[in-house]
Amino acid sequence: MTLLNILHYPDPRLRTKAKPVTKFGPELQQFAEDLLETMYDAPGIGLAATQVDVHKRIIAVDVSENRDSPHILVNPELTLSGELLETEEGCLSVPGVYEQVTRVDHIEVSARDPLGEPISFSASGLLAVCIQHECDHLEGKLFVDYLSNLKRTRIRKKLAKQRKASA
Ligand code: GNR
Ligand code: NI
Repeated sequence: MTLLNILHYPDPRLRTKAKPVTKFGPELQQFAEDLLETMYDAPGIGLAATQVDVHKRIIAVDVSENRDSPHILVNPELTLSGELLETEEGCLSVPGVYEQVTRVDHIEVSARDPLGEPISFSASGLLAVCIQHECDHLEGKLFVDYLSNLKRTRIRKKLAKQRKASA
């Protein structure tokens, strides 16, 4: 098991658009397990490869109470539907910041597993929100991008201060 290093906002590498995975197999499976372990260790309910500086379309998610229902999604494609839902979001790349974000409350997901087998399911509520948040990371987008410029500036200052205090 390997814990991966998580990048923090405003690191420019978080803005990289991830590339589709073309090579499936045991190596990808190993990376996916490291991504999942890093997510559980953090702890978080989701983690995108972008956040650990790997710019391939892979996300890990587990919103279950018992931390025993992981989803590893490779090349995920979402169809959004349903009502808009406002949720307080956080992000392991923006530590200590929680803000309301509006997203749809229902999605259809199609993806592959690390061995290349197709996966499809529908999701709602927190799972749907989390998968949308992770797919944004693969596009180089962060939840703070949905906030006002004023809030984003305050968040950058807060994180810079935290970084100095822990340096
Ligand atoms: O741990 C996380 N919690 C969370 C809460 C509400 C909406 C989205 C998330 S994802 C976040 C982990 C993370 O940064 N994933 O990219
Ligand atoms: Ni995040």
